Amino acid sequence: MKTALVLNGPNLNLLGTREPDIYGSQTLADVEKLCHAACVTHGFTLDFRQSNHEGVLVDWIQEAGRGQQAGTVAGVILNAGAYTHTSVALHDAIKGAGVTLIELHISNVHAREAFRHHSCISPAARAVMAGFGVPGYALAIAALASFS
Ligand code: CA2
Repeated sequence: MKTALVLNGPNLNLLGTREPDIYGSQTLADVEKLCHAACVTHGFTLDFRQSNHEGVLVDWIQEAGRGQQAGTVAGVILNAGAYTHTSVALHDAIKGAGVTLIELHISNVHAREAFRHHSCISPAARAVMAGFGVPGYALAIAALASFS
């Protein structure tokens, strides 16, 4: 059974504690449960992680690339948080790893501040999802299954 790696970036550990109008009231632990259920449905093992550190996310994307080459990883779902809008390092890591990656945002970033409209991730991603709320994670896992 292949692994779906779900990576969450900075401040997503705070999900459910503030700004419920934008991000909803579910916590990151709730998101993990939802992802686990979706992985059971689609025949994946779930590997769910969060880090506030850009370099850690780079390391995990490289690890995923090696796993995909070895046939153990189906791909990555990445909510890079605010690093989405700034991180050339994440862009380069995705390209360098050659990993199948879905960029995901809980909110519709294009309906928000102008600084959220640019993504460093999108040109390196296989697909981009935004604005589906927390259920978007389950939709992304279904999409990953449809790719493989
Ligand atoms: O909509 C998304 O999923 C974002 O990736 C979330 C990021 C934001 O910087 C992106 O522009 C869009 C923010 C994640 C932090 O989430 C919090 C949730 C509750 C309280 C504080 C932060």
